[in-house]
Amino acid sequence: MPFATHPFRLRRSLALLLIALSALPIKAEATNHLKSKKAANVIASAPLPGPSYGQRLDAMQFADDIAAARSLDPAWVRQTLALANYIPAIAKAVTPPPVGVPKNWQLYRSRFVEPIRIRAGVAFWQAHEATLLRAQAATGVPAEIIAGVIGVETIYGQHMGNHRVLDALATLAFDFPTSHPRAAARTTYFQGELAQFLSMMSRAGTDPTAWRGSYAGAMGLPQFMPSSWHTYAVDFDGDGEVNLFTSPGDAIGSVANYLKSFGWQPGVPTHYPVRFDATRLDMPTLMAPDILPTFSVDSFQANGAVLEGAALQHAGKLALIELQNGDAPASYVAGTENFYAITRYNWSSYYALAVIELGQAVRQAADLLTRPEPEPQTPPITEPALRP
Ligand SMILES: [Ca+2]
Repeated sequence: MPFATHPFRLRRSLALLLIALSALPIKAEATNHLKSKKAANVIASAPLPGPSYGQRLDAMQFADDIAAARSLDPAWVRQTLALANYIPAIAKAVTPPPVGVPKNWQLYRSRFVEPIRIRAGVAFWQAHEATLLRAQAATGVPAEIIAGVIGVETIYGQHMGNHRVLDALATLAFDFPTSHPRAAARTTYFQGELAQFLSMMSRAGTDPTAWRGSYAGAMGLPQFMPSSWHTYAVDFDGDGEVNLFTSPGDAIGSVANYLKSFGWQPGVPTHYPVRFDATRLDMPTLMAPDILPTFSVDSFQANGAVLEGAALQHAGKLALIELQNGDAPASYVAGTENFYAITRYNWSSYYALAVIELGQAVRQAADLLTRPEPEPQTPPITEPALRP
């Protein structure tokens, strides 16, 4: 249940954890996962923040508007927003890469499905296997998908972000770069997230400046935005509060609940291999719906996307997922409704496949460690009659 009995009681342990965090901010937007570690370092070591939003008439008008809309104390909202600072590095971080630069799945994958993250994942799996399996039983979302999400988002809590959420959300709500092709929509989105964050802080009576997260304002092990926290976070460890920073159990349950809420179908694979029959291939038709599952198995194949094995029995819809590989030929898979559900967490097929493949790698490595030692090979007892 989102916001259980004691929502948002900021514990001292959380404050200590946040102080201890020197991690780089995790990138919440899929396209930004492609940015280099060097770029993330620049963000982490950003210069002193810019002006306070207390000086901005538009921010103060916003404060009055959301106070009225959400029945909050207008003086408190104004005072709180006046504590927010413009962070130039955050505005810069959401500026999209130049148009025409091809994406690169192999490069993207290598940043997430790699030994350090897999090792951290195995440790997480071993520490929380019972909780992962309980979440799987409760929601139908496989344990390895849950583990994959938390691993891609924060390396299992190692990189939860070190920006003040208040600064991040205010910067993106009031100064989203106008050069971005979807600047207006993103501004509306971040204003909604800022309003939700302020509502949460006001009702919980906690210090809004103490909350840390990614440069996009995503928080905790699963990097939930405020609206996701409000709607999908659950108290899965049963201590009476929801805490996605300090409770791996709550993070596990909340990721599973999120994916279930976005249509996860138990027992259905995330994707199938696909190849093409050039004699009837209609790529524009196959690509038109992008990642939205649209095609039945029959219509998929009629347009030249050939399936085999279990994929032929798939009862739902499929999407042709294209993953660019820089200048090399692209990779393709047939994505199911469950592949699409993962993209509701982060709107990127690259992100979804990285989650899937990291989770598989973690589970396989964890299974290898727990598999019982093979019995020592004892030489067969030779029949005396066969001895020379
Ligand atoms: Ca809890």
